[in-house]
Amino acid sequence: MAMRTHEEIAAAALDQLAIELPSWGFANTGTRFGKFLQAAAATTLEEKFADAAQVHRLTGACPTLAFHVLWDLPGGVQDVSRVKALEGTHGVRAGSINPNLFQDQRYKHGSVGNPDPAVRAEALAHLRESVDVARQLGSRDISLWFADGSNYPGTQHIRQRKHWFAEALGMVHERLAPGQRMLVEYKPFEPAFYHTDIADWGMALLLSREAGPQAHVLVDTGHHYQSQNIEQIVAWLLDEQRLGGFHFNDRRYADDDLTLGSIDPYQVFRIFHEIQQFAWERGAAPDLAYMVDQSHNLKGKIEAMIQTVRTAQELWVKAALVDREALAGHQAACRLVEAERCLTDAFATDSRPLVTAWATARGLPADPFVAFRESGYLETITRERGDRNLASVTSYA
Ligand code: RM4
Ligand code: MN
Ligand code: MN
Repeated sequence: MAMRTHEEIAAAALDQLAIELPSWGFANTGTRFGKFLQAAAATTLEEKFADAAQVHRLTGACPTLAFHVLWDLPGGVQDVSRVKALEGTHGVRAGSINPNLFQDQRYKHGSVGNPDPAVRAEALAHLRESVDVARQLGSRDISLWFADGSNYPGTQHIRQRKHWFAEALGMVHERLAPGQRMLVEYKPFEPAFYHTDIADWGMALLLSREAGPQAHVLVDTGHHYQSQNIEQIVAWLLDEQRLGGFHFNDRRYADDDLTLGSIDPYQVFRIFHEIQQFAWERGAAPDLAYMVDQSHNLKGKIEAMIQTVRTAQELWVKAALVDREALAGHQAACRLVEAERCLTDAFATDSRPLVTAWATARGLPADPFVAFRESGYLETITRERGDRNLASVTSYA
């Protein structure tokens, strides 16, 4: 087979990478201590669609938008027609549907893990309605994150809650239509600081297996303890055929929700490498949902989103440049330095011109960040939304 050029490798890799944007990443969010409001932040669903459409227009990589039911479709299935109309107007489709089981007062001691059967039933009803919302929107994935846990030793029955979780997830799975998937996200701590019901990938995997074949694990890159080997988790989940997708963000300490690759780009590269290695060996890319889950309090929301998408593209291309044939040979012969250099050489390659070439060949701006700055969109929305934004704040967990 003829050697492919870097340009060809990059183009083939980028054509495969679609990244879903989170509606909540365009809204005003904050820290536990306060919110610094941005005049240009999106408040309405229409504004979130409009902002996501900008990112898609400039990067060519973001055809779908994820929703949090409570924040975006508070009327549940009643709001589906409104979303469909906006899809048509903005050329962005509905992506994953995120039930919200952490904000209501009744969830103080948990949702499907709550000792009160009435609260568990309400949580289950919301989960089922979220599946219906997804089905009516033609969304494949229901993305589940539970804040459930406890703050002090002895205050909750850990195994009992595990059983309640297994029961609820099984019932959600029953509601799925063929082709739909439920993604189970894990997180070690926050808001619960003693135990979290789905704290790590092993718990998420066990619950997914028990729920059924359409349940998969969602890896949020910010939901691990320090120095945990995330790419190994990814490799194992791929091998188990249970990796559903990602929430992209970066972190230095905990669930910091910083822009992707801002702290540790090599970590993201290593994850991408494992995925592409798997695809190379199988001759087909795994069916994964690549989603952004970030919260930008200080960076401009649309700019931060463009930054993350472009960083993902650059790191995805670097991973595609790993010489897999050579690497396989070095691994088999335990040529350690040569094997490692397959990764470091690819990582050190400047992939920015390759991404730029791909973009311009597809009629996209060479630099989406500069194009955004020049478009005047930010000035327009700042003018239009400024006054209202100072008065109303979108809530955030
Ligand atoms: C959580 C988790 C969820 C996200 C919420 C807002 O930490 O990452 O995916 O939907 O935050
Ligand atoms: Mn997440
Ligand atoms: Mn998170």
